[in-house]
Amino acid sequence: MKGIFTALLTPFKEDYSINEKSLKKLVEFNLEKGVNGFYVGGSTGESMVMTAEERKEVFRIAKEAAGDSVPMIAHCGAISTDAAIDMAKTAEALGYTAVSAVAPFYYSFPYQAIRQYYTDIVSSVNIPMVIYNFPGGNGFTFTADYAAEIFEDERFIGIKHTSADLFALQQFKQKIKRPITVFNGFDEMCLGGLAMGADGAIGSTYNFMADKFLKIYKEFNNGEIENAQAIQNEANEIIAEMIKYGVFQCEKAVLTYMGIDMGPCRKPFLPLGRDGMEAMKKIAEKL
Ligand code: MN9
Repeated sequence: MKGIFTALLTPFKEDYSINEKSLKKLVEFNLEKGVNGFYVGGSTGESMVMTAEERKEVFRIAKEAAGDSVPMIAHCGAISTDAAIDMAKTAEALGYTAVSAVAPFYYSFPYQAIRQYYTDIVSSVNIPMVIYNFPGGNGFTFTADYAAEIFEDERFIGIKHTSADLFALQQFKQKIKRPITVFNGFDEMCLGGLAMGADGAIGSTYNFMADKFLKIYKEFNNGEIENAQAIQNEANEIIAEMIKYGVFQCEKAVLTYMGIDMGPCRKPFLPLGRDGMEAMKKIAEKL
């Protein structure tokens, strides 16, 4: 696995139920752009404000829409190991390439408990694990030293690194003594992640502008750094606007203006106000 993976948004209807038709459309739209894979049911997919049944429903719909065209990673992370295992088994049965999980949160579990959680999940299925490192989201920092230990087990094949610490990203590559896939997690520093050794990137803004990031990836690999920087700058102008108003709400609004009805984000995400809507309309018109 490498390249640009879209961290799929979950479209909702006005009553906040899953909009299956739009989700399929979104997958198709991204496949047409040429994305290299999907990350399903992560932070971007609002998985933490959905029930386990709904998360499995999203796995099913996304996989049905994508078929076997590209690798697909199912995010099964939860506070409860059993809940994560249940989702991992569903993902395996549906034909997912790999599972992924954020570290269990809320109780400030020690590293040994977190290590056991990952081992329990990966032992419950016959597909490999991509660890989701998101210190800002769950308060646990997956260090390169932890990684070196956990990755002695070959069922662990990658890390999604959603952190601005690109030294840590580089250290994963250096301290794990076999090839693994490291995905950069913050779109606004995608090029930085690639420069520090990332094999690809998983991101939310790829839902509507994967083409830009596919170009960044290509230009970077061709050694055309200035071209890559120019596209990253273009993308960051958009991302900076979105951070101002709420990233997921803005992404949904842009896609809705582009013709895929994404609906609102679930509470407690706030609805996008009038200023945000207007800013997103302008962005959608330029895309
Ligand atoms: O999946 C996303 N991470 C989170 C990756 O939302 C926590 C990113 O794509 C960000 O949404 C994006 C904006 O900060 O980089």
